[in-house]
Amino acid sequence: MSATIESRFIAHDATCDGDTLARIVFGATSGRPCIEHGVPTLRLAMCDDARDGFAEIWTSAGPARNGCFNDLVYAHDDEYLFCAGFIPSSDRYTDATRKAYGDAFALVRELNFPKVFRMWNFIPHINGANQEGLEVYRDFCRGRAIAFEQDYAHASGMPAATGIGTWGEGVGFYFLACRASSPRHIENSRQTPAYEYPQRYGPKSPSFARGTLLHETLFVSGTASILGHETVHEGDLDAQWRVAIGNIAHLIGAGNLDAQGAIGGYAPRDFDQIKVYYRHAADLPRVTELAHAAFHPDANVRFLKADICRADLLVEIEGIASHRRRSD
Ligand code: 3EB
Repeated sequence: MSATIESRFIAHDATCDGDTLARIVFGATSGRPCIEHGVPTLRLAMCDDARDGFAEIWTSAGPARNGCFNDLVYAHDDEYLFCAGFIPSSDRYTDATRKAYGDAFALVRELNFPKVFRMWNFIPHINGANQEGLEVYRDFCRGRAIAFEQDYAHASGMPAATGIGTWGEGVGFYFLACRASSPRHIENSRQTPAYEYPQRYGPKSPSFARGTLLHETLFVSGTASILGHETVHEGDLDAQWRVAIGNIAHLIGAGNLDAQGAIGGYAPRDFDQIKVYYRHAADLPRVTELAHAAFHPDANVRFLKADICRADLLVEIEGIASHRRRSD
């Protein structure tokens, strides 16, 4: 069974090929996911201007079948499932998040794709306060953690994830799961596992691994300037960038993988399908420079202005490490 699932970035208004499993449009509007021309489509408001938008396309080897389950839309082949969901904006997210994630875990059981290997969550007003004065991100984390505890206990642990701000209304989320493959969740020895963060970061810890290895592909979670469990270099973009890239380099490197019994090892030049989230518009020129210096010239990189799940974080980076097909 090979890792025949891949993503690429295309123009936001480009049409999809026949083998498209799913499409996420990072544009100026957001809403409930739906099936458009046979392809599950999730629109996320991540840009002021639709002209700055792009689409992320997932393709897989087999013919895809699609469907809906409660508020979820999905498509799958024999091995891989894509699913997207939506939680309307509200002043309390715990219960709705628990329900949406509970539905998602029921779906993966029902369709027999029991192993979730990568999740993304786009949360409006992520650093704002809910009805009880709890930060929206922490409210979301509480519902997600309860769903993992109660509805995913059968499975193999928490996968790589991203939890980030969006300008739209409602939480949009999407994830990938597999049937027979055996994903391995990877931690970073420089960082406390997020699911073991101390209580001061919220009533329930964030539910994600730093990375998930699937065949020869390592899906890297949103990674920021956190050492142990502490944000470092508050207010210093360059220093936060160095720590975030350093965290990724360490996570994907042979030493960190070997220590967890995982074979392989990657370098930042093997990183692709990168998203750089930056908090302040004024930082875009600098993050662009930093990214060009850090990544392979052929790497696909997109920059998204967004709030980050800790108010003191200025930048967060995610991507996919795999052995480059080209030898250059
Ligand atoms: C951190 O390391 C930064 O809530 O799914 C990174 C990746 C972060 C995923 C999530 C949050 C999430 O805690 C934030």
